[in-house]
Amino acid sequence: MKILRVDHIGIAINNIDEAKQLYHDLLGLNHAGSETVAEQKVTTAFFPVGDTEVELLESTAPDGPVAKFIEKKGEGVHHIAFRVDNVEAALEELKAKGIKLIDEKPRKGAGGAKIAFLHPKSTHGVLVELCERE
Ligand code: CMX
Repeated sequence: MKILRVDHIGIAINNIDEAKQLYHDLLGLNHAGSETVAEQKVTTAFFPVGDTEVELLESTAPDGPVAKFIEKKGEGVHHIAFRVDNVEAALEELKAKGIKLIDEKPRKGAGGAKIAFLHPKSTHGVLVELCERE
């Protein structure tokens, strides 16, 4: 398996429109687009930075995972996503090496990416996403 880059850093936010004031108006980043991933009860907004991106995450429902994360820990860094060339192969390899997986198979993330999460218990408390894009 080869990690190609940090694809994005996901940040849990109460209100994306308010957070845009920081990321766009103050930091001067370009808002490249937003997308709701209904299945994961989250709306995303992407801000490219060099060859990676900041992904703001706002829950679409009070019982969504991002809402629950904010309830427990407050707003802040939610996950780090590593771009890999082949998510299925990476999951297989990491599982064989004893890493606990949240997703045994990839699911669909924002922008049509294939994504899968590793269990934070195996990654020193950080939610790690593997991400493959065309
Ligand atoms: N950081 C650290 N730990 C986290 C975490 C986070 N962001 N999210 C969950 N955990 C922990 C939980 O506390 C739990 O720990 P325990 O087992 O000790 O209780 C464990 O990880 C499993 O969490 P869970 O909520 O019980 O498990 P689920 O399978 O229901 O959901 C997950 C896991 C990560 C998929 C879900 O919590 C989540 O965050 N979903 C949203 C995914 C997302 O951000 N999608 C955005 C679009 C995708 C894209 O980036 O393109």
